[in-house]
Amino acid sequence: MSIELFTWNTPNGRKISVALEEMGLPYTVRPIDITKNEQFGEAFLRISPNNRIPAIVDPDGPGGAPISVFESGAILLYLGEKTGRFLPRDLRERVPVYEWLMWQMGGFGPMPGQVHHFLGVKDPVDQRYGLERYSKETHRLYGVLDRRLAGNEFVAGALSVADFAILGWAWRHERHRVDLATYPNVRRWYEALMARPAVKRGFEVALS
Ligand SMILES: N[C@@H](CCC(=O)N[C@@H](CS)C(=O)NCC(=O)O)C(=O)O
Repeated sequence: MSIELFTWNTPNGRKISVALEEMGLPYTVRPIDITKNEQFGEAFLRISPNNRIPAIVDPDGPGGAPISVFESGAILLYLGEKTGRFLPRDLRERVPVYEWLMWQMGGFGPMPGQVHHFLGVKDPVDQRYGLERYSKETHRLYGVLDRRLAGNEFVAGALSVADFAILGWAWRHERHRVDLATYPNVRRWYEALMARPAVKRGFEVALS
């Protein structure tokens, strides 16, 4: 039975469509139009109490019973556990996946997300402080990623759910005004991932 993916066409939504495609799991997209506040609907809040996409319902959860999961990082870990793919079994190999996944969830998402927000502020006086602060932090994070990828093909050993999480946000680099030419290792990683057929499907599937 197919996993239901409650989502919208955003970086956090794309992480999960990419992971599902890479894992070869069948899924059905259930669009939640966040421009129309559908994320506040009662039925959606039952599976995603933070009123944010993405969330999934897996009819074939642990013990064969359905399970819902919200928060994209938790969904990625769940899917990795479920399939045994893109999440190493060995704890020593798994730790870097945890590290880079949490790095994305805590910074490489919230910070460029604030850049997107402040770019939309019309009054330049209101805009200036926030835009400067979050752009600077976003560039710092791209620098961290670039250094990590200098000696590594992927962020955490073999290709993992951490790469999918980061890719969802790197996909929006133009929107948060980052030129990948400044970060050649990120660019190499980004282009290699975007060339993968399953990643392409994950970015092309209609989510809205
Ligand atoms: N930490 C959450 C963040 C999810 C999130 O911010 N989702 C946005 C779209 S990318 C959303 O649903 N926004 C609706 C709102 O702000 O009400 C996750 O990674 O799942």
